[in-house]
Amino acid sequence: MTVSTSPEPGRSLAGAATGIALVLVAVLVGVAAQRVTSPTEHRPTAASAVQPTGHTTTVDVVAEGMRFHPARIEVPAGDRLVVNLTNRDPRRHDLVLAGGARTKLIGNGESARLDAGVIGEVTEGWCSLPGHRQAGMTLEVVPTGAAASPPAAGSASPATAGSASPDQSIDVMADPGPAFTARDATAPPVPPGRLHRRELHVREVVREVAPGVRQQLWTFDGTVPGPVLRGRIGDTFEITLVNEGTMDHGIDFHAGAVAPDEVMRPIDPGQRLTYRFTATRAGIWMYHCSTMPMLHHIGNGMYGAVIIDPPDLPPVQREYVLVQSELYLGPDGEPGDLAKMQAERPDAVVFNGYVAQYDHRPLPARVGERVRVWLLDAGPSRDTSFHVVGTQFDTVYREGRWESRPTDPGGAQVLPLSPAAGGFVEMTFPAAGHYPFVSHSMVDAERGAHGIFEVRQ
Ligand SMILES: [Cu+2]
Repeated sequence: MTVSTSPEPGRSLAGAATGIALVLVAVLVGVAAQRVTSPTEHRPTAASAVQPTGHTTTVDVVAEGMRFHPARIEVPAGDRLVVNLTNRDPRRHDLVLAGGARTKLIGNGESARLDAGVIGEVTEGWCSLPGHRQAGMTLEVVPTGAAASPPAAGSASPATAGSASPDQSIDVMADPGPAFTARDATAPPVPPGRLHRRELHVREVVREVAPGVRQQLWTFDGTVPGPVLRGRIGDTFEITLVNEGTMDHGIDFHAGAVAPDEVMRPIDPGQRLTYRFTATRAGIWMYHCSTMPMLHHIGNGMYGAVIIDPPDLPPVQREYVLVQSELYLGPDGEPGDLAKMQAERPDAVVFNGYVAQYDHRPLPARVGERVRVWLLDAGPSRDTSFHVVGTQFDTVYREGRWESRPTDPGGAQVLPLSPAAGGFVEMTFPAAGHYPFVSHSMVDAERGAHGIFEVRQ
Protein backbone atom coordinates (compact mmCIF):
# COMPACT_ATOMS: atom_id res chain seq x y z
CA MET A 1 0.00 0.00 0.00
CA THR A 2 1.29 3.41 -0.89
CA VAL A 3 0.44 6.26 1.45
CA SER A 4 -0.08 9.44 -0.43
CA THR A 5 0.34 11.68 2.60
CA SER A 6 3.95 10.59 3.02
CA PRO A 7 6.47 13.29 2.22
CA GLU A 8 8.32 10.66 0.19
CA PRO A 9 5.81 9.57 -2.48
CA GLY A 10 5.92 5.89 -3.26
CA ARG A 11 7.31 4.90 0.14
CA SER A 12 5.74 1.59 1.08
CA LEU A 13 4.77 0.73 4.64
CA ALA A 14 4.65 -2.82 5.93
CA GLY A 15 1.80 -3.83 8.18
CA ALA A 16 -0.74 -1.60 6.48
CA ALA A 17 -3.44 -4.17 7.17
CA THR A 18 -3.60 -3.05 10.81
CA GLY A 19 -5.87 -0.22 9.75
CA ILE A 20 -5.72 3.20 8.27
CA ALA A 21 -5.58 5.01 11.62
CA LEU A 22 -2.49 3.12 12.70
CA VAL A 23 -0.92 3.65 9.30
CA LEU A 24 -1.46 7.37 9.52
CA VAL A 25 0.05 7.40 12.97
CA ALA A 26 3.02 5.42 11.70
CA VAL A 27 3.50 7.96 8.93
CA LEU A 28 3.39 10.84 11.37
CA VAL A 29 5.78 9.14 13.75
CA GLY A 30 8.02 8.30 10.80
CA VAL A 31 8.09 11.95 9.81
CA ALA A 32 8.87 12.93 13.39
CA ALA A 33 11.69 10.43 13.72
CA GLN A 34 13.15 11.39 10.37
CA ARG A 35 13.22 15.05 11.29
CA VAL A 36 14.48 14.54 14.79
CA THR A 37 17.32 12.31 13.64
CA SER A 38 18.37 14.50 10.73
CA PRO A 39 19.67 17.64 12.43
CA THR A 40 21.85 18.63 9.50
CA GLU A 41 19.05 18.40 6.98
CA HIS A 42 18.50 21.71 5.20
CA ARG A 43 15.70 20.81 2.88
CA PRO A 44 14.52 23.92 1.03
CA THR A 45 10.87 24.52 1.74
CA ALA A 46 8.77 23.78 -1.31
CA ALA A 47 11.51 25.18 -3.51
CA SER A 48 9.88 23.54 -6.48
CA ALA A 49 6.73 25.63 -5.94
CA VAL A 50 8.52 28.94 -6.15
CA GLN A 51 11.09 30.57 -8.37
CA PRO A 52 14.27 31.24 -6.32
CA THR A 53 15.16 34.92 -6.41
CA GLY A 54 18.81 34.42 -5.58
CA HIS A 55 18.42 36.84 -2.67
CA THR A 56 18.90 36.03 1.01
CA THR A 57 16.77 37.56 3.77
CA THR A 58 18.46 37.52 7.17
CA VAL A 59 16.35 37.97 10.32
CA ASP A 60 17.42 38.25 13.96
CA VAL A 61 15.15 36.32 16.32
CA VAL A 62 15.35 36.46 20.11
CA ALA A 63 14.12 33.68 22.40
CA GLU A 64 12.89 35.22 25.65
CA GLY A 65 10.08 34.57 28.14
CA MET A 66 9.05 31.33 26.38
CA ARG A 67 8.42 33.24 23.17
CA PHE A 68 10.20 33.97 19.91
CA HIS A 69 10.51 37.65 19.03
CA PRO A 70 9.38 38.27 16.36
CA ALA A 71 6.93 35.37 16.19
CA ARG A 72 6.11 36.12 12.54
CA ILE A 73 8.75 36.50 9.85
CA GLU A 74 7.77 37.81 6.43
CA VAL A 75 10.09 36.84 3.58
CA PRO A 76 9.74 37.69 -0.10
CA ALA A 77 8.69 34.42 -1.76
CA GLY A 78 11.68 32.74 -3.35
CA ASP A 79 14.22 34.33 -1.04
CA ARG A 80 16.55 32.19 1.03
CA LEU A 81 15.91 32.79 4.74
CA VAL A 82 18.67 32.84 7.32
CA VAL A 83 17.69 33.21 10.99
CA ASN A 84 20.17 34.36 13.61
CA LEU A 85 18.70 33.10 16.88
CA THR A 86 19.82 34.60 20.19
CA ASN A 87 18.68 33.17 23.52
CA ARG A 88 17.99 35.70 26.30
CA ASP A 89 16.20 33.20 28.56
CA PRO A 90 17.74 31.41 31.54
CA ARG A 91 16.39 28.22 29.93
CA ARG A 92 17.96 26.55 26.91
CA HIS A 93 16.14 26.70 23.60
CA ASP A 94 16.45 25.80 19.95
CA LEU A 95 14.51 26.58 16.80
CA VAL A 96 13.16 23.87 14.52
CA LEU A 97 11.35 24.54 11.25
CA ALA A 98 8.72 22.23 9.78
CA GLY A 99 10.97 21.78 6.74
CA GLY A 100 13.59 20.09 8.94
CA ALA A 101 16.17 22.84 9.43
CA ARG A 102 17.10 23.38 13.06
CA THR A 103 19.60 25.07 15.30
CA LYS A 104 21.48 23.34 18.08
CA LEU A 105 20.35 23.89 21.68
CA ILE A 106 21.70 27.19 22.95
CA GLY A 107 22.00 28.57 26.46
CA ASN A 108 21.44 32.06 27.82
CA GLY A 109 23.42 34.63 25.81
CA GLU A 110 24.35 32.20 23.04
CA SER A 111 23.45 32.51 19.36
CA ALA A 112 22.95 30.06 16.51
CA ARG A 113 22.36 30.38 12.79
CA LEU A 114 19.67 28.54 10.86
CA ASP A 115 19.55 28.28 7.07
CA ALA A 116 15.88 27.73 6.23
CA GLY A 117 16.46 27.42 2.50
CA VAL A 118 14.25 29.02 -0.15
CA ILE A 119 10.87 30.06 1.27
CA GLY A 120 7.85 29.26 -0.88
CA GLU A 121 5.12 28.47 1.65
CA VAL A 122 3.98 29.25 5.16
CA THR A 123 6.29 27.35 7.48
CA GLU A 124 5.91 26.74 11.20
CA GLY A 125 8.76 26.86 13.66
CA TRP A 126 9.03 25.95 17.35
CA CYS A 127 11.36 25.14 20.22
CA SER A 128 11.80 21.36 20.49
CA LEU A 129 12.35 21.16 24.26
CA PRO A 130 9.51 19.28 25.97
CA GLY A 131 6.48 21.49 26.53
CA HIS A 132 8.00 24.65 25.10
CA ARG A 133 6.07 24.50 21.86
CA GLN A 134 2.77 23.91 23.67
CA ALA A 135 3.63 26.75 26.03
CA GLY A 136 3.79 29.13 23.08
CA MET A 137 7.33 28.98 21.69
CA THR A 138 6.27 28.99 18.07
CA LEU A 139 6.87 31.21 15.09
CA GLU A 140 5.61 31.43 11.56
CA VAL A 141 7.53 32.13 8.38
CA VAL A 142 5.26 33.77 5.82
CA PRO A 143 6.26 34.29 2.19
CA THR A 144 5.08 37.53 0.65
CA GLY A 145 4.43 38.30 -3.00
CA ALA A 146 2.65 36.55 -5.86
CA ALA A 147 4.52 33.25 -5.77
CA ALA A 148 3.43 32.30 -2.23
CA SER A 149 1.55 29.02 -1.86
CA PRO A 150 -0.44 27.46 1.02
CA PRO A 151 1.23 24.91 3.34
CA ALA A 152 1.87 21.53 1.76
CA ALA A 153 0.03 18.41 2.88
CA GLY A 154 2.01 16.12 5.12
CA SER A 155 3.80 18.95 6.89
CA ALA A 156 3.05 17.37 10.26
CA SER A 157 5.50 18.26 12.98
CA PRO A 158 6.92 16.16 15.81
CA ALA A 159 4.59 17.65 18.42
CA THR A 160 1.56 17.03 16.24
CA ALA A 161 2.73 13.50 15.67
CA GLY A 162 3.04 12.96 19.41
CA SER A 163 -0.49 14.05 20.17
CA ALA A 164 -1.84 12.03 17.27
CA SER A 165 -0.44 8.79 18.71
CA PRO A 166 -2.92 6.40 20.28
CA ASP A 167 -3.47 6.86 24.00
CA GLN A 168 -2.76 4.12 26.42
CA SER A 169 -5.77 3.22 28.46
CA ILE A 170 -5.79 2.48 32.16
CA ASP A 171 -7.78 -0.32 33.72
CA VAL A 172 -8.07 0.80 37.34
CA MET A 173 -9.13 -2.69 38.40
CA ALA A 174 -6.16 -4.46 36.77
CA ASP A 175 -3.90 -6.46 39.09
CA PRO A 176 -0.28 -5.28 38.93
CA GLY A 177 0.91 -8.87 39.54
CA PRO A 178 2.80 -10.66 42.32
CA ALA A 179 6.09 -8.83 41.76
CA PHE A 180 4.52 -5.40 42.27
CA THR A 181 5.79 -3.38 45.23
CA ALA A 182 3.68 -0.44 46.34
CA ARG A 183 5.36 2.74 47.43
CA ASP A 184 5.90 2.63 51.19
CA ALA A 185 3.35 5.10 52.56
CA THR A 186 4.83 5.09 56.08
CA ALA A 187 5.74 8.60 57.20
CA PRO A 188 9.48 8.94 57.87
CA PRO A 189 10.49 9.89 61.43
CA VAL A 190 11.79 13.37 62.21
CA PRO A 191 15.56 13.01 61.70
CA PRO A 192 17.93 14.11 64.45
CA GLY A 193 19.73 17.46 64.25
CA ARG A 194 18.53 20.90 63.21
CA LEU A 195 20.32 21.07 59.86
CA HIS A 196 19.06 18.68 57.18
CA ARG A 197 21.51 18.47 54.34
CA ARG A 198 20.84 16.27 51.34
CA GLU A 199 21.03 16.02 47.57
CA LEU A 200 18.03 15.61 45.32
CA HIS A 201 18.86 14.11 41.93
CA VAL A 202 16.62 14.94 39.01
CA ARG A 203 16.21 11.82 36.92
CA GLU A 204 14.07 11.21 33.86
CA VAL A 205 13.00 7.57 34.14
CA VAL A 206 10.52 5.20 32.51
CA ARG A 207 8.20 3.64 35.09
CA GLU A 208 4.87 1.89 35.31
CA VAL A 209 2.06 4.12 36.54
CA ALA A 210 -0.66 1.46 36.22
CA PRO A 211 -0.51 -2.23 35.30
CA GLY A 212 1.13 -2.43 31.86
CA VAL A 213 1.20 1.35 31.38
CA ARG A 214 4.65 2.93 31.21
CA GLN A 215 5.51 6.59 31.10
CA GLN A 216 8.67 8.62 31.02
CA LEU A 217 8.45 10.46 34.34
CA TRP A 218 10.54 13.42 35.42
CA THR A 219 11.45 12.80 39.04
CA PHE A 220 13.26 13.88 42.15
CA ASP A 221 15.52 10.92 43.10
CA GLY A 222 13.80 8.56 40.66
CA THR A 223 10.48 8.30 42.49
CA VAL A 224 7.03 9.85 42.11
CA PRO A 225 6.30 11.51 44.44
CA GLY A 226 9.82 12.58 45.36
CA PRO A 227 11.16 11.67 48.80
CA VAL A 228 9.22 12.88 51.86
CA LEU A 229 11.38 15.24 53.91
CA ARG A 230 10.62 15.99 57.56
CA GLY A 231 11.73 18.34 60.30
CA ARG A 232 10.66 20.67 63.08
CA ILE A 233 9.98 24.37 63.27
CA GLY A 234 13.33 26.15 63.30
CA ASP A 235 15.15 23.45 61.31
CA THR A 236 17.24 24.46 58.31
CA PHE A 237 17.20 22.46 55.10
CA GLU A 238 20.15 22.66 52.75
CA ILE A 239 19.12 20.84 49.60
CA THR A 240 21.45 20.46 46.63
CA LEU A 241 19.58 19.86 43.42
CA VAL A 242 21.59 17.86 40.87
CA ASN A 243 20.17 17.85 37.36
CA GLU A 244 20.87 14.44 35.80
CA GLY A 245 18.15 14.92 33.20
CA THR A 246 18.22 16.00 29.57
CA MET A 247 16.44 19.35 29.96
CA ASP A 248 16.42 22.16 32.48
CA HIS A 249 14.71 21.64 35.84
CA GLY A 250 14.48 23.57 39.08
CA ILE A 251 12.89 23.37 42.51
CA ASP A 252 10.51 25.40 44.67
CA PHE A 253 10.02 24.52 48.35
CA HIS A 254 6.84 25.89 49.89
CA ALA A 255 8.19 24.92 53.33
CA GLY A 256 10.42 28.01 53.57
CA ALA A 257 10.11 31.66 52.67
CA VAL A 258 12.89 32.82 50.32
CA ALA A 259 13.33 35.20 47.38
CA PRO A 260 12.66 32.97 44.38
CA ASP A 261 15.07 34.66 41.96
CA GLU A 262 18.23 32.65 42.61
CA VAL A 263 17.20 29.39 44.23
CA MET A 264 14.17 28.64 42.04
CA ARG A 265 15.97 29.30 38.77
CA PRO A 266 16.08 26.45 36.27
CA ILE A 267 19.41 24.70 35.91
CA ASP A 268 20.78 22.91 32.86
CA PRO A 269 21.63 19.22 32.68
CA GLY A 270 24.79 18.51 34.68
CA GLN A 271 24.44 21.59 36.88
CA ARG A 272 23.95 21.77 40.66
CA LEU A 273 22.15 24.33 42.79
CA THR A 274 22.00 24.66 46.58
CA TYR A 275 18.68 25.76 48.04
CA ARG A 276 18.67 26.70 51.72
CA PHE A 277 15.60 27.51 53.76
CA THR A 278 14.56 27.52 57.40
CA ALA A 279 11.18 26.08 58.32
CA THR A 280 9.36 28.64 60.46
CA ARG A 281 5.84 27.23 60.21
CA ALA A 282 4.25 23.80 60.58
CA GLY A 283 2.36 21.91 57.91
CA ILE A 284 2.84 19.50 55.04
CA TRP A 285 4.34 21.60 52.30
CA MET A 286 4.65 20.91 48.62
CA TYR A 287 7.88 21.07 46.69
CA HIS A 288 7.93 20.92 42.93
CA CYS A 289 9.92 21.66 39.80
CA SER A 290 10.09 25.38 39.05
CA THR A 291 10.79 25.10 35.31
CA MET A 292 8.33 26.34 32.72
CA PRO A 293 5.87 25.08 31.81
CA MET A 294 5.34 24.04 35.42
CA LEU A 295 2.07 22.37 34.48
CA HIS A 296 4.11 19.89 32.44
CA HIS A 297 6.87 19.35 34.99
CA ILE A 298 4.52 18.89 37.95
CA GLY A 299 2.06 16.95 35.80
CA ASN A 300 4.89 14.63 34.81
CA GLY A 301 6.00 13.71 38.33
CA MET A 302 8.12 16.52 39.77
CA TYR A 303 6.57 17.02 43.19
CA GLY A 304 6.99 15.93 46.78
CA ALA A 305 6.24 16.81 50.40
CA VAL A 306 8.07 18.38 53.33
CA ILE A 307 6.46 17.72 56.72
CA ILE A 308 7.13 20.26 59.46
CA ASP A 309 5.59 18.93 62.66
CA PRO A 310 3.40 21.22 64.76
CA PRO A 311 5.14 21.71 68.13
CA ASP A 312 2.41 19.90 70.08
CA LEU A 313 2.06 16.93 67.73
CA PRO A 314 1.38 13.84 69.83
CA PRO A 315 2.88 10.48 68.81
CA VAL A 316 0.52 7.95 67.21
CA GLN A 317 0.74 4.22 66.56
CA ARG A 318 0.71 4.56 62.76
CA GLU A 319 1.44 7.42 60.47
CA TYR A 320 1.09 7.45 56.68
CA VAL A 321 1.71 9.99 53.90
CA LEU A 322 -0.43 10.10 50.77
CA VAL A 323 0.16 12.52 47.91
CA GLN A 324 -2.65 12.83 45.40
CA SER A 325 -1.94 13.75 41.81
CA GLU A 326 -3.31 13.42 38.30
CA LEU A 327 -1.85 11.37 35.45
CA TYR A 328 -2.14 12.63 31.89
CA LEU A 329 -0.79 9.84 29.72
CA GLY A 330 1.42 10.35 26.73
CA PRO A 331 2.32 7.51 24.36
CA ASP A 332 3.98 4.41 25.85
CA GLY A 333 7.29 5.27 27.52
CA GLU A 334 7.02 8.97 26.72
CA PRO A 335 6.28 11.99 28.95
CA GLY A 336 2.74 12.96 29.90
CA ASP A 337 0.58 14.84 27.41
CA LEU A 338 0.68 18.59 28.01
CA ALA A 339 -2.40 19.19 25.87
CA LYS A 340 -4.43 16.94 28.19
CA MET A 341 -2.97 18.78 31.19
CA GLN A 342 -4.00 22.11 29.67
CA ALA A 343 -7.51 20.77 29.06
CA GLU A 344 -7.58 19.17 32.57
CA ARG A 345 -8.49 15.78 31.14
CA PRO A 346 -6.65 13.29 33.39
CA ASP A 347 -6.46 9.61 32.53
CA ALA A 348 -6.12 8.76 36.21
CA VAL A 349 -5.97 10.28 39.67
CA VAL A 350 -3.64 8.49 42.04
CA PHE A 351 -2.23 8.30 45.55
CA ASN A 352 1.58 8.16 45.67
CA GLY A 353 2.05 7.92 41.92
CA TYR A 354 0.40 4.63 40.92
CA VAL A 355 -3.20 3.81 40.09
CA ALA A 356 -5.05 2.18 43.02
CA GLN A 357 -1.83 0.65 44.38
CA TYR A 358 -3.15 0.31 47.93
CA ASP A 359 -6.13 -1.70 46.70
CA HIS A 360 -3.60 -4.38 45.83
CA ARG A 361 -1.24 -3.73 48.76
CA PRO A 362 -3.53 -2.43 51.53
CA LEU A 363 -2.14 -0.24 54.29
CA PRO A 364 -2.17 -2.16 57.57
CA ALA A 365 -3.63 -0.97 60.90
CA ARG A 366 -5.05 -2.51 64.07
CA VAL A 367 -8.36 -2.02 65.85
CA GLY A 368 -8.17 0.83 68.36
CA GLU A 369 -4.89 2.23 67.06
CA ARG A 370 -4.73 5.94 66.37
CA VAL A 371 -3.84 6.32 62.69
CA ARG A 372 -2.63 9.61 61.25
CA VAL A 373 -2.70 10.24 57.50
CA TRP A 374 -0.79 13.18 56.11
CA LEU A 375 -2.20 14.30 52.79
CA LEU A 376 -0.87 16.64 50.13
CA ASP A 377 -2.72 17.55 46.95
CA ALA A 378 0.07 17.88 44.37
CA GLY A 379 -2.43 18.47 41.56
CA PRO A 380 -1.28 19.91 39.27
CA SER A 381 -4.89 21.06 38.89
CA ARG A 382 -7.53 19.04 40.75
CA ASP A 383 -8.85 19.27 44.30
CA THR A 384 -9.15 16.28 46.58
CA SER A 385 -11.83 15.38 49.12
CA PHE A 386 -10.15 12.69 51.21
CA HIS A 387 -12.50 10.28 52.95
CA VAL A 388 -12.10 6.92 54.69
CA VAL A 389 -15.18 4.73 54.35
CA GLY A 390 -16.47 3.44 57.72
CA THR A 391 -14.68 5.95 59.93
CA GLN A 392 -14.92 9.56 61.03
CA PHE A 393 -11.99 11.87 61.54
CA ASP A 394 -11.77 13.07 65.14
CA THR A 395 -8.70 15.15 64.28
CA VAL A 396 -8.22 17.46 61.31
CA TYR A 397 -5.21 19.69 60.76
CA ARG A 398 -5.36 21.65 57.53
CA GLU A 399 -3.02 24.29 56.15
CA GLY A 400 -1.41 25.07 59.50
CA ARG A 401 -4.53 24.98 61.71
CA TRP A 402 -6.18 22.46 64.00
CA GLU A 403 -9.75 22.27 62.75
CA SER A 404 -10.86 19.33 64.93
CA ARG A 405 -9.45 17.70 68.05
CA PRO A 406 -10.57 14.45 69.72
CA THR A 407 -12.09 16.39 72.64
CA ASP A 408 -14.36 18.41 70.32
CA PRO A 409 -17.97 17.24 69.96
CA GLY A 410 -17.75 17.59 66.18
CA GLY A 411 -15.96 15.46 63.65
CA ALA A 412 -15.14 15.48 59.96
CA GLN A 413 -15.94 13.19 57.05
CA VAL A 414 -13.46 14.63 54.56
CA LEU A 415 -10.22 16.54 54.36
CA PRO A 416 -10.81 18.85 51.39
CA LEU A 417 -7.68 20.25 49.74
CA SER A 418 -6.99 22.42 46.73
CA PRO A 419 -3.82 21.97 44.68
CA ALA A 420 -0.69 22.49 46.82
CA ALA A 421 -2.70 22.40 50.06
CA GLY A 422 -2.00 19.84 52.75
CA GLY A 423 -2.85 18.59 56.20
CA PHE A 424 -3.52 15.45 58.21
CA VAL A 425 -6.42 13.55 59.70
CA GLU A 426 -6.57 11.02 62.52
CA MET A 427 -8.97 8.18 63.16
CA THR A 428 -9.36 4.93 65.03
CA PHE A 429 -10.95 1.88 63.43
CA PRO A 430 -13.82 0.39 65.47
CA ALA A 431 -13.55 -3.22 64.28
CA ALA A 432 -11.53 -5.47 61.99
CA GLY A 433 -12.30 -5.05 58.32
CA HIS A 434 -11.37 -3.42 55.03
CA TYR A 435 -11.86 0.35 55.02
CA PRO A 436 -11.57 1.96 51.58
CA PHE A 437 -10.03 5.40 51.32
CA VAL A 438 -10.88 7.64 48.39
CA SER A 439 -11.08 11.08 47.06
CA HIS A 440 -14.83 11.55 47.47
CA SER A 441 -14.77 13.48 44.23
CA MET A 442 -16.25 10.33 42.71
CA VAL A 443 -14.98 10.76 39.20
CA ASP A 444 -11.45 10.73 40.65
CA ALA A 445 -12.11 7.78 42.99
CA GLU A 446 -13.21 5.81 39.95
CA ARG A 447 -10.14 6.72 38.01
CA GLY A 448 -7.72 5.50 40.62
CA ALA A 449 -7.77 7.72 43.75
CA HIS A 450 -8.66 4.68 45.80
CA GLY A 451 -7.04 2.38 48.35
CA ILE A 452 -7.77 0.19 51.38
CA PHE A 453 -6.87 0.11 55.07
CA GLU A 454 -6.74 -3.52 56.16
CA VAL A 455 -7.58 -3.48 59.88
CA ARG A 456 -6.90 -6.48 62.12
CA GLN A 457 -7.62 -7.20 65.77
CU1 LIG B 1 11.41 19.91 35.79
